[in-house]
Amino acid sequence: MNYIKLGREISCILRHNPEEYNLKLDDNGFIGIDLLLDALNKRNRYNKVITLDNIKYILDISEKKRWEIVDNKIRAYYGHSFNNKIKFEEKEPPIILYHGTYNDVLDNILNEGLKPMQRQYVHLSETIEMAKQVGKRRDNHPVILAIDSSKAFDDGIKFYYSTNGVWLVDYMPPNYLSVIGRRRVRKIK
Ligand code: HQG
Repeated sequence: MNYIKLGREISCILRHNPEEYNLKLDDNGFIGIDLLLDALNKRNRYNKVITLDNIKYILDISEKKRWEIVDNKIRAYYGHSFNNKIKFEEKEPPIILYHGTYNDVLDNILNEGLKPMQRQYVHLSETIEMAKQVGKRRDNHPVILAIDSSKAFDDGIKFYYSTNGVWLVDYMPPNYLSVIGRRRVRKIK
């Protein structure tokens, strides 16, 4: 059983393209697990019938808990990209949050702030270590930005808590950002 492939397929459905599987998520991003399993099994990509236990097993073994199961429904905790923006609960953030990114986009970010780009929200991390892991997806020596979340919150910026130390915002203006992990010396043009 290829659990990595199955996990990616489920995340893809819950975050990006439920309609490709004829699924409709509710306003909070949930779908009935039975419907999800039916849709997966219709494609028959794993030479076996996928069950709820398979989904629970992926959640158990994954360091990142990417999905939430409530009653008989499941949703992705974060990472959504489709148009209908998922509603999350607003919450007061820790005083500092972090964002790991890559050197090539640093100037843009410092000029125009953190934008959600292809996703519905900007993703922020509770620890520098987490931010490093996020940034390392694209850069071996990622840039770590510290976000003055306490000030941003006081100024009225809304924060939403996702899970496992992931926080979401609609946009983070540049005046709340500072660079704390610039490792690579920039080339002088
Ligand atoms: C950058 C993964 C240019 C931003 C991760 C980031 C995370 C800008 C990229 C979660 C910009 C978007 C999300 C601007 C932001 N100009 N670039 N103004 N503002 N960016 O993947 O935060 O493993 O959509 O810095 O671990 O990297 O999939 O967001 O580099 O938790 O569960 O635009 O996805 O989780 O990239 O990652 P992404 P992210 P999973």
